[in-house]
Amino acid sequence: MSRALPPAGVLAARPLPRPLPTRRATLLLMGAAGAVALASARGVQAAAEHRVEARNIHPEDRSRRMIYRPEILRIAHGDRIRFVPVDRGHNVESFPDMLPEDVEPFRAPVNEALTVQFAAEGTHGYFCRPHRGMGMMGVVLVGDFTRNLNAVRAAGENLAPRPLKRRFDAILAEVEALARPWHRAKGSAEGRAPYSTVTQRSMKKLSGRCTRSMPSRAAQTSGSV
Ligand SMILES: [Cu+2]
Repeated sequence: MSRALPPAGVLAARPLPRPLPTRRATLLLMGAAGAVALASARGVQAAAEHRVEARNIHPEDRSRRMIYRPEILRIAHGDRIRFVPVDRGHNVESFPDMLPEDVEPFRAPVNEALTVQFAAEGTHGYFCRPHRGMGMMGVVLVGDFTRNLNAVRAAGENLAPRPLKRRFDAILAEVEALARPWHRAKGSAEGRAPYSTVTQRSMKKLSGRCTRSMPSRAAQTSGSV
């Protein structure tokens, strides 16, 4: 497993945990995994460009309508994403309260592609204006995406209408599952405290069932977004 141990400089730069064993999570991670592996091999953060498609129908699961693909995309700090409306009638714009602190919101006109560079670590939520009511949304996880997870969860609590809330809850459950390895990595050979002590404490709570309020410093600092 010597390949799993990047040079010290990369450890300091908050390495991503190993991919999750679940099939869907692994699929979601595939896009970013190559870039991350490459960056680790070089010992630098090489920026990569990824692609998120806005579609009327999921090509592998035709029961799913009005979706971004992938819905959850994990990337390295500094990477770019090209949001592409494959079908007509879609756009992409950030949820104003689902961004890390001090991050500029982004928005594309309907039927126009947009490239966004993600310079801030954290969870970034976005949606399609015309299909918001059908739950068309997604998230981008950048580096240590747990940083503003409390704020994102809080922002999602009052989402409406119901299809949007349902989609958000499903996405959040997957994001929280992805966050668990951060906690498990603590104290292991390759996981040298990838996030602050405060966040680690809140991640312990995350590992249990979903809690509604998470009073931690992380929540307070990111709650003002
Ligand atoms: Cu749409």
